[in-house]
Amino acid sequence: MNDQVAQITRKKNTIRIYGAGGTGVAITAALDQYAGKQAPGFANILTTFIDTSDSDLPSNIDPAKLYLFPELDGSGQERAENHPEYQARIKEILQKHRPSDLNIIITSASGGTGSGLAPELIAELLQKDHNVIVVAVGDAATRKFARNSRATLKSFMGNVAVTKHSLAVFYAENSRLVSEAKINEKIEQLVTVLSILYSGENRRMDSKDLYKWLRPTTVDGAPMLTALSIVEGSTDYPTNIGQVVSLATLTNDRENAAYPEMVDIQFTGFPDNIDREVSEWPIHFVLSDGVIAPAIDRLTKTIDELEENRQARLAPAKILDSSDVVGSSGIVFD
Ligand SMILES: Nc1nc2c(ncn2[C@@H]2O[C@H](COP(=O)(O)OP(=O)(O)OP(=O)(O)O)[C@@H](O)[C@H]2O)c(=O)[nH]1
Ligand SMILES: [Mg+2]
Repeated sequence: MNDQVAQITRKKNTIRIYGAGGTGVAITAALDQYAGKQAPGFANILTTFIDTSDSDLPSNIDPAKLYLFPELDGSGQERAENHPEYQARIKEILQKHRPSDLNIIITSASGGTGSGLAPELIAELLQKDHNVIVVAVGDAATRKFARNSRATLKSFMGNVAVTKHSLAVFYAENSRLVSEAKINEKIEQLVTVLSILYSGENRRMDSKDLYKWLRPTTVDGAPMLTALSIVEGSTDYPTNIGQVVSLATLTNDRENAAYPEMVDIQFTGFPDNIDREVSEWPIHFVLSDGVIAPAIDRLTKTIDELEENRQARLAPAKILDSSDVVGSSGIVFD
């Protein structure tokens, strides 16, 4: 009897990472080292690289992991540029790179390709009721980046409205205070802890629990766009994320795993099979409702400020004046 119990092994889950556009590809390339490793306590990782141009692709990408749009060469920061092409190819992409137990889409929100493609990919996955988390990196360094970032965040709400499925977004923003490298590192750590959460190997947490965790609704039962925050250790709780609507916690038996707020949906699991230290326990996976709308407001403020600056800029000093005689080629004689 005891022997039989000891032989129970839980089924290991698989996570598919779709890295779309330059940022998505760069971060997915860093995560590719974990692909196919079958590490105890972690989900299997599968990686897919999607882009319209080969300019950001690392030279050593396995062609089996790549979806490069035929006949396109970048989007030049225009989200609408290749949109019909994305719509036409989504089913093909997902047939070649099949969804898994959890699907993580990584993209910039500010560029043209990844942020134009991601909403199409998300809609298709949500319509089939797959588990989806989107990781989006915004940027407000230029008016174009800020406008793209704002439209991308709005598209995620559009995905929820159209598919009537809840969606969780991990949103980070490049800035003078937080470098691209720091943000990439943070996202790599995020995927690492998500791969523990979705390993399928946590005691007292099964796939039904995670299915529910990822699909919180409003009190009226409407689907929600929520933001994912990770809280590691039990000291530093975020205060500016709005109301917590769904919580999953991983902990070991020795650490107190209480979260300081009452939450309607809460699941706790015990990852007792991990062979390396990855984090402080507990790890709280927090879905809340107060991150995306304020981020959109901040982007709007930046866009308005940058527009004002542009209008206020002095007209450049004149080079030609009315006394100059300009020949047919444009030539000017003294
Ligand atoms: N955090 C982070 N940001 C990046 C990285 N590479 C580019 N960015 C930022 O992402 C934005 C540009 O988006 P990309 O992801 O390169 O755009 P894309 O999806 O390839 O779309 P295109 O406009 O067609 O090239 C800018 O705001 C860059 O500062 C990266 O590796 N990490
Ligand atoms: Mg690009």
